[in-house]
Amino acid sequence: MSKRTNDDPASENLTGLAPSPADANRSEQAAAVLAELPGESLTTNQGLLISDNQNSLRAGVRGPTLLEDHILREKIMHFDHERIPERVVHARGAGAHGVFEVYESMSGLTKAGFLQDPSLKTPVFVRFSTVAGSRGSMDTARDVRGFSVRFYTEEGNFDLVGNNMPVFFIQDAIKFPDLIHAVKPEPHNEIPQASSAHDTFWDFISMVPESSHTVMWLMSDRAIPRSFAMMEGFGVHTFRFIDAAGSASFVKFHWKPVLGVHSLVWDEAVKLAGKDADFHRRDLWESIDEGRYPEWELGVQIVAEEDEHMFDFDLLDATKLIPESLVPVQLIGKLTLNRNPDNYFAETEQVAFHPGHLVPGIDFSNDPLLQGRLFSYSDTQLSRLGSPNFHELPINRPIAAVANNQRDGHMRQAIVRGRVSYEPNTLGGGCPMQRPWEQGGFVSHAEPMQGEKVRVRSPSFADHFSQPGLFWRSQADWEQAHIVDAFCFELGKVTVPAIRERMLANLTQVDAALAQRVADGLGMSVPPPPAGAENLPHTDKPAMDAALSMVTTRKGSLIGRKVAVLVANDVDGTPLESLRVALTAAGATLKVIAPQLGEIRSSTGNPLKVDHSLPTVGSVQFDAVYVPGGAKSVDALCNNAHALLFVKEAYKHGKPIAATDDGAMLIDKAAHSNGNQGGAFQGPGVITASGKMVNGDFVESFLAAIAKHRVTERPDMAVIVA
Ligand code: HDD
Repeated sequence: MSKRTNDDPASENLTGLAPSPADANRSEQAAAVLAELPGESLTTNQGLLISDNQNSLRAGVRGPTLLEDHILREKIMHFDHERIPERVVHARGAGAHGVFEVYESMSGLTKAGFLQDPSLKTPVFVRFSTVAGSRGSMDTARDVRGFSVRFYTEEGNFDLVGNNMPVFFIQDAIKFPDLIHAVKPEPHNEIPQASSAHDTFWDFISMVPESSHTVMWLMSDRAIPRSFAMMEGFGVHTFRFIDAAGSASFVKFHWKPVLGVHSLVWDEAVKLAGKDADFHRRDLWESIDEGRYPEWELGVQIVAEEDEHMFDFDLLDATKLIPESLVPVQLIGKLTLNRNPDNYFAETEQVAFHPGHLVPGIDFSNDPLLQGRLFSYSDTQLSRLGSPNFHELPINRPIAAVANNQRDGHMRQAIVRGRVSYEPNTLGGGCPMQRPWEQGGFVSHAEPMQGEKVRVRSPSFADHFSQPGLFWRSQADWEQAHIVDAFCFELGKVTVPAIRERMLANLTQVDAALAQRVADGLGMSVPPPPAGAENLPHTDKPAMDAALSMVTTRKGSLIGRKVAVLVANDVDGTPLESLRVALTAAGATLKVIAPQLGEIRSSTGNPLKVDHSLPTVGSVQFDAVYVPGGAKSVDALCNNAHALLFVKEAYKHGKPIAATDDGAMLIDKAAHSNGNQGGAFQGPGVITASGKMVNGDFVESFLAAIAKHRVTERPDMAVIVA
């Protein structure tokens, strides 16, 4: 690779670093580094070949270990320092590489290079995360999900560091440490892990009514996604697009999942925490590994600068969204995740996102939450990654050339030649030179500014309850029921009655029926509204917004869906194989689950490979269940508590359940094992066929039910004991 010298002011890359391996088509150098590690021979970090990695050096075979053992000391020293501080928030995450392609040139709105040419594939790295839990916490905690996207553009890295909810808890960054201290485990006993269901969180929230909107999202099933590939993403803040002529418009960014927005139910989330704490991370990894690449469309809501004040809320207020019924989302491109990281630590852990990583054509608004973030992100990397040179880590390197006079610091990688490290200079030919806007330089939008230096919240930020009300009214009955249940669970864990009371008082301002239902669940009466509430601005318009409900989401795809088939020896293998063909063709996977691992006898004559044994999995890890016939097989399952529980839980969670021939007996037995509730499992999504073989109608009905995600209403599903 050519390196720049003082004699060569026009050469490209001052840093001497290899290009980032983030490029989907790896550079030769990065590939070489990967190939070297691990190599054929075992060495120390200095390249010394090691002859014995089993025994330390000692004085006599039973004698003391010698301080001289430099090989032992290097190995243990490195191990002792393997951990770095986890992120102060968003510690638990999973990442993947991919590409972004714009559908058509956006030059009318922005000069951002990666949004001009539909034939351009911009490499990306994405990290999904939960906020409150530690690195080892469970994936399915009730929490906001981080949705960070890095675009490695030819004009530098652009990071869209968003969440899966379009609004945030607070309006001003100065409150962020308070919010996070409140939600994290309580400092005296470090309890609870990865949960907002405790006193300090709700104490804070009950005193900060601006959090009401995000709290409604947090109590909804959006906080327990089915998978990363089935959740939306949002830039949250209002940003600006700037075109080549320097004209600005406001923009909100959205990520719309191609598979639609689908969630778990709370009972599943709780059980998954034990059955598979890596549920989301595993799903992402397997989807990419098996070629079912997760996809999202990038959407934008555009508001002309002159329309800034046309709404009942302030565009600069991160606790507000722009209802899609007021400003539709235009879909402008597609993100595809198509490569798993090679190394979790080097990539997913060391990636350092920053909302201030911008490219020309995209700029900030004056949202005070966004402005405060701009300090926090690079600052946190100094303690997390240990050096201002974190941009030199392979995952953080831009594909654009880096050339400046910043030098030295811990762990500097680049070897920059020459004696010039200042500007202006003549000795380096004046390089590196500034570039004006017309030549691709970043120029901040020249927004006219006037005002006094004050610590004041704008009165236009004062309406805290209209949009939470809009969210509530826009939910289907079952979504509202889940929100009520979530409030009852979370506030039910609060030990101080006054906190519960303050929260209920706030909820009266969101919706009277919501407050009453939560009060009923808590065994309390509804308190009077909070003091001064009548003076807050409020609107009931729009009455509702369809995009806020998951009912209207995209449905119909089976990609990524997992179907469990419950079997034992002497199962009817033929219908199972026909179903496998249909499901696989539709992008779903089928897993054979039996009382034990290994192989079982099947009527086809071929042994059937078992994917999981019943004690090691639960229906919560699957989207649907199928029980083939075969008298002995069904009899064995009817006498297996795991199999009965599997079917009961699937019914309780609204999942499609199918059976052929005497497989239906397991469904009946599961229903009857529900004790005094008695009745049969029936209603939508319970599909049985009397014949031994699966016919077209059966397969079609089963696949259609899976594509709908789950049924929300079934007779008696709420009283299933499972
Ligand atoms: Fe933040 C990480 C998203 C407000 C301070 N934030 C972090 C991550 C996401 C967000 C997705 C994880 C990045 C990764 O995967 O590495 N944060 C948001 C959103 C916010 C927001 C959508 C509001 C709209 N954050 C926010 C504020 C502050 C921070 C107001 C501080 C003033 N956030 C941080 C941080 C983190 C972080 C402490 C921890 C690790 C990191 O930055 O790199 O600096």
